[in-house]
Amino acid sequence: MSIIYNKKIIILGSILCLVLGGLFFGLSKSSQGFDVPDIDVPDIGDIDVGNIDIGDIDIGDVPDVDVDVDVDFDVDVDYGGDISIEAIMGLLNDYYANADQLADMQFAINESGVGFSFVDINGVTQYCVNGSNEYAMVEEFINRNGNGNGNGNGGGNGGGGPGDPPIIVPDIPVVPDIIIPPAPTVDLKAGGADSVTIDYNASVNLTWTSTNASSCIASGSWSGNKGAAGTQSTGTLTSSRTYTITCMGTGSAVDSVTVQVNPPVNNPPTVSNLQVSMGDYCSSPVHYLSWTYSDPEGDSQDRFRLQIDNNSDFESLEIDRNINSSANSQAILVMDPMISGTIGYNDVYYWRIRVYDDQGGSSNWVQGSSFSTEKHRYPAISFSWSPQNPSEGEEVRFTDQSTVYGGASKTAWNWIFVNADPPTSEDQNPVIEFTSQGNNAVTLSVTDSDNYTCPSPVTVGVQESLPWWKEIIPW
Ligand SMILES: [Ca+2]
Ligand SMILES: [Ca+2]
Ligand SMILES: [Ca+2]
Repeated sequence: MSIIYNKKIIILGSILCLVLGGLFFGLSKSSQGFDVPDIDVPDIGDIDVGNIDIGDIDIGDVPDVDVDVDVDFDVDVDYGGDISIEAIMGLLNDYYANADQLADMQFAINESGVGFSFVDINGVTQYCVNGSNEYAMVEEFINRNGNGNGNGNGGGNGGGGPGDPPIIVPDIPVVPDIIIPPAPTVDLKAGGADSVTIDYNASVNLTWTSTNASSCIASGSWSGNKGAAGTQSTGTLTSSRTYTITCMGTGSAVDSVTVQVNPPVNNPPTVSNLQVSMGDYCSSPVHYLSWTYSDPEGDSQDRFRLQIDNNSDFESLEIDRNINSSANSQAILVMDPMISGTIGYNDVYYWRIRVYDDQGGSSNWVQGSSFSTEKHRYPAISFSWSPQNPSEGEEVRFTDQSTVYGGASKTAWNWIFVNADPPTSEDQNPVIEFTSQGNNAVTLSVTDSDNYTCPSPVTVGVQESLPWWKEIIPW
């Protein structure tokens, strides 16, 4: 039978069967009585498994630990990529290949694509290994391997060299130390402290630092993504706030800080520019008191307190007004006789004012200039005339009925007649004629001996002129 071996097949067969044969040899030689020649096991060279660094293992103070290591791995033997046989380590342990393993080897041989499915031993085509003829197989292959390369295609491939390529066991990758990063930390402070109280409408800087964190997120009274460290102002605050920050790394860390805000500080209002003016004693005897209110915060005037006393010590008040109002002036009525809430004639009055804002703040008392009331009431003007409904051109008699007060006497009269003859008079009780019909104004001013003068305008209706009568002597 002609059997064509090529180098690849020889190599395959050599390795496969040397492995198997080497393992089987010790057993089969003696048990089966074969004379087994020396077996030349190829040098597979150093096996570099690289560095395996698993770092320090601190298992603390514990009882003895019995560690079983069960290593199970496959080794690919690759001959230039042409043929690949997966050696099954179980084969080495068992010394014998079971049927599945043989099938795997056969399959690998078949898959090599070289058409070599069987090993020819002693002229009989056999399976590579099948029980009783392991030795024959091994011998055959050793024989063939011994001169196989030279005999076969080794020379043809140029250079030849050793029949068996080295078995290359790949480096076992270095297992780096397993470093578990520590958990992150974060510290958030306000104004450099873990708690802070600030004034109303003030602000404070939030500062955070972290370790082992890649990013942070704000929550609570602020929001948004933050860096692993930073500073940010709260902006002006009018109420307390709580700021929280969560920083992420291997796990997360949270810190919060509360910023307390004091109640607003209220600055009191001020009152100034106190002024007094006298009203018209003829129509209504009053004195006007006024002031200017102002407040640092712009608070409005909530109320005021006005005190008037004819004694400078303000201990026997004539007026004490406590009024919820933003008004900035008051009219003080002068009466004779005085009643409650008024002041009297012929006296000197002292006054002071205090204002309050709507935040509970108040000014100090501020005193205005004192003022004097007139000696007595002004003249009360009154007059009559006759006839009551005069005609144009008819004589009309006006009679002064005015009243003066305080013991004063009337000292002057000033009449003004519209559409009349005469148009004016300084008599107390003048007689005039109206020169046109209709409503004609008459004004009397009376001055008393204290030189107080009040006018009083009146309208007098004037009729058409009377018909002219001529007395006829009866006949
Ligand atoms: Ca903190
Ligand atoms: Ca205020
Ligand atoms: Ca008094």
